[in-house]
Amino acid sequence: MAKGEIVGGLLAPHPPHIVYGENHWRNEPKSECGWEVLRWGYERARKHFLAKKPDVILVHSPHWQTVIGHHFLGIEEFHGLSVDPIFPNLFRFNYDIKVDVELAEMIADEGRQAGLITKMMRNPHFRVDYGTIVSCHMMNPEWDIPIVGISSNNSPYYFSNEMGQNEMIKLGQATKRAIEKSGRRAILLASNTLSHRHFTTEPEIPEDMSREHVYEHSGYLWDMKVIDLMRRGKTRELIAILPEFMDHAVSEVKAGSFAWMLSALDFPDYPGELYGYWTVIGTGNAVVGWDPVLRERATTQGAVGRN
Ligand code: 2X7
Ligand code: FE2
Repeated sequence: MAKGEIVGGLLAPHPPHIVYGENHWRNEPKSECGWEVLRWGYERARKHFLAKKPDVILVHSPHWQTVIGHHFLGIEEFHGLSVDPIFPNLFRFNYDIKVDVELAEMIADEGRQAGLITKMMRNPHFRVDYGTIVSCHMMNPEWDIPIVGISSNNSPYYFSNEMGQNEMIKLGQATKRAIEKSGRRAILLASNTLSHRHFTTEPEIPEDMSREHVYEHSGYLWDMKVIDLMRRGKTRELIAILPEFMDHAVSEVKAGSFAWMLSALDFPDYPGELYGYWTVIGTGNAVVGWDPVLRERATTQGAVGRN
């Protein structure tokens, strides 16, 4: 069997609003439009990365929180209706998900050997969270590639940002080793919003884009700082300031998805391609892809270079 590889990694945010804006038949609420910059960004990212013919898409989601250990979807298929608890008016999604259980078990084993607590989710009635679904749907609306769904362990919330991030770095390395042993061609999705202060009232028409804007300048400045590091391939510097970003901009990267992915990619020193940045209810969201084949050539949109 050929050695498996990670053929791409993406920062793939999951506000349910973007699926609502898509008007896909799987989602019950219907919109007129909305959040196009992110939706068009996903469209370009998906064209690029699906052309690599991945066998599996892995996703780490902040909205599947587990208190003890890192959990993995662990049966071949999950069906159901996923309803966003805060935005049931925007997201009631009929899902039908195929899971690569063999790879999920391999990652759980590798994690355990590295000292992490891991567990398979074998409940067929388990309701898959909207973070997992939105990121996967926006990357592959056909749902014709199996996924590995990974929970986000709660340690950064009850212990410390640094301790939680170190766990995710271990989990990323375990993920990489398992993919290599499995022979799979894998794409990784870090399902994270950047700055996360947000509005608390909704316009009468949720997709009224005249009401959508950055919530606060300081959060925006943080987003620009971390995006600049992504676009310059400075992911080791980036990982070092993420704990501060978590506190100052209440960033959702606290859930660890982004650290997990950067670690699995071995902290790329080549630029991430920015496919789009925009706000959703004031939060900062960026679609950014790392393609190990493109490396330097990924910088097509003005990143400053690798100094
Ligand atoms: O889960 C989310 C999010 N992370 C950002 C914005 C809006 C809604 O849901
Ligand atoms: Fe979220």
